[in-house]
Amino acid sequence: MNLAKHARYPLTFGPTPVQPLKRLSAHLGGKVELWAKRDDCNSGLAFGGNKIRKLEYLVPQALAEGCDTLVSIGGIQSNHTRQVAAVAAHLGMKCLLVQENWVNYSDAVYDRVGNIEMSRIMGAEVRLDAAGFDIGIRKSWEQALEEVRARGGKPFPIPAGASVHPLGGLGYVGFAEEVRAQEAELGFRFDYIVVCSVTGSTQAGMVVGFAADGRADRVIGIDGSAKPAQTRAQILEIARNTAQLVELGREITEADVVLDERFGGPEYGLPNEGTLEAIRLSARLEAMMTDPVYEGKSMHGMIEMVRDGEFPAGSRVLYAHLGGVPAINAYSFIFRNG
Ligand code: 5PA
Repeated sequence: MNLAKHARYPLTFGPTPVQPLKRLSAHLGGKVELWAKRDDCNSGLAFGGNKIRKLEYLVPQALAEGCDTLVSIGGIQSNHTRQVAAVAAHLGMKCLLVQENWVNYSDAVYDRVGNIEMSRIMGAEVRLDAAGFDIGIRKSWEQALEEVRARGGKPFPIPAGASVHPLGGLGYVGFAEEVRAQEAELGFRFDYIVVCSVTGSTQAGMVVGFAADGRADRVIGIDGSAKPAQTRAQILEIARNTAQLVELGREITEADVVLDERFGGPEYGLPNEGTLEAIRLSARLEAMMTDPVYEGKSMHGMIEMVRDGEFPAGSRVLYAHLGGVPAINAYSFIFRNG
């Protein structure tokens, strides 16, 4: 496998910490050892998160092409668009964001606090659009690109979650390489890696990265889209493309992509009772904050799988914390009593 042949523009602090979740592991019976890799703390750029790791591999292309405006898309409380705004500010570029109405939720300040607030403060041009949740390519985004061109600018297109960009999967191949180096120091290997999936390139990169040591299907994707067929197809497509880019040396197959569909409901962006219990549990036992859209859902999935004995006793499970906490501000009504 050859990831190093792809240019990387450093935007992160370096390798993210891996830490044991001792109190959560003990609370759940102590038979499974839970750990977390803290990609939520990966960068000083507006709180960081998984998109910063992906964008490290897109920025060299944006710079080489002489682009002056990053153009991207997401929901109103998108973490991705906030990270694109942060990278644009960091590089001295302009930023145009289309923020669609992906979530059927309307806390009084939903469109003013958290991610969107930070994007505005960082100087991004934020455009609200009434369209609902869809991880595919959208007309509004293509129009935004056209508009930048019409103004005489040079847009750099970044699709939702940076996922279907040809280089979108490389960042999380790097995550797997980082984990392998950390495992060598720790003196053991993780048996499972738990990750939240929506637009797919995070899991796709991990599948390719861990395929290199036979663990592709040990990456347990927890669907957060509540439209898992589209997410699964996108993970597979991105993983296949990424495998070629890094010369993995074998095809990625459907069996390599494990996506658990049980925890994404009731719909994208809305928590269920289990999501909320998981958020409170990891906050109260570990002070590890998670959000109701993504990480609370993967935390719920991991907790339920431990409770149901789905991980064999003695397993070591690595929870990939991908960020997303700024969105909790937009859900203040749900958490008004903690
Ligand atoms: C997101 C994505 P993928 O989209 O790569 O599958 O990652 C899922 C994910 N955790 C997991 C957090 C905190 C995330 O922000 N967020 C999107 C966004 O617009 O913020 C791309 C959907």
